Amino acid sequence: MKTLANLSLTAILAAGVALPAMAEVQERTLTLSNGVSETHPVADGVAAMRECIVDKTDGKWTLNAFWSSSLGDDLQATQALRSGTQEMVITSTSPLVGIEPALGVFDLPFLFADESEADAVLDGDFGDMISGKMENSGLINLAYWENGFRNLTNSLHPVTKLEDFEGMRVRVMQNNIFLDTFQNLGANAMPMAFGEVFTALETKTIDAQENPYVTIDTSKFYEVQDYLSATRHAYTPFMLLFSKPIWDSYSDEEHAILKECGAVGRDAQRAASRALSSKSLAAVQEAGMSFNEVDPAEMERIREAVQSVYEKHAETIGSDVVEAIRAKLDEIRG
Ligand code: TK8
Repeated sequence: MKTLANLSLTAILAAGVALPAMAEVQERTLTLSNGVSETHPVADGVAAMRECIVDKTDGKWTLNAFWSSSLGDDLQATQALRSGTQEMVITSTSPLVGIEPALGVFDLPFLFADESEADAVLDGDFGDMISGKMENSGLINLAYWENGFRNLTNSLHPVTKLEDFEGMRVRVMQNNIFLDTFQNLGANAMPMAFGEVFTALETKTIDAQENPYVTIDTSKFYEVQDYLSATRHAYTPFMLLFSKPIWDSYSDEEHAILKECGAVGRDAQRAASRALSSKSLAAVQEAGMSFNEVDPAEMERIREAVQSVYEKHAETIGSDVVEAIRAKLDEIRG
């Protein structure tokens, strides 16, 4: 009996040793969703990430991407990740503040001055600290991709001064900091999921929305909006999130592939986003939008009008988080 038991134990051990080696990279189909259209620079990032994944897995993985909120909006898709029914989402951080309040730090108005500051914060220790917090909520952040600097479009009049916001029905993301920012500007801020914005603009349920040039262009907002004003009032990132319950069932080698290819996608996506931005600005004007810069003195008044948002939301975001990003920005700015 004893010998038999020992024998089978040896057999199990042998199998146990052999199994992980064979199973390091399994056949898998990954579902990835996002809210933008297939013409948005996110698609360039997804294509680069897919090529990397196919290469690193010898074609064992298939990456299926779904566009234009077809698998649900940012928040719904993120909840599907948390419950382990979907692998990946590329989402704005802003609608996820109910899941992780610290993400609200990126919604603070006029936080970043330019893309290089955003990259340094997101790809450095501050970005890692925020990513670490996501794990408590069943989410792995593989990388920060670019949504970009946001600008206002509307159907009423050019926005050239603070008073032009008065009473304007502006769609904002489902996020209290954005809500508060636009209320401080005198607008009538209306939270709404991204997938509903085009129709709401078309039916005149709202007058205005704000997004980066590439999104205004690729979502065809120029068809339902007349004025575009360069407000650059916030830089919101995208996160490339992976389901933690699914992640936990993957091997270390598979984790490394996801991390590496998520960063490959990020680099391609940021490059595409930055290359398209000025082209998008020209394209929407060609399509009939009237564009204006805002006078620096008026921008200063707009900045002042929203400053109280920092203090008001510091506690919800986490005072330590707000202080940490301020310190990081001071360090970058020298
Ligand atoms: C797309 C959104 C979009 C965001 C918004 O799902 O909601 O306005 O800027 O890019 O994440």
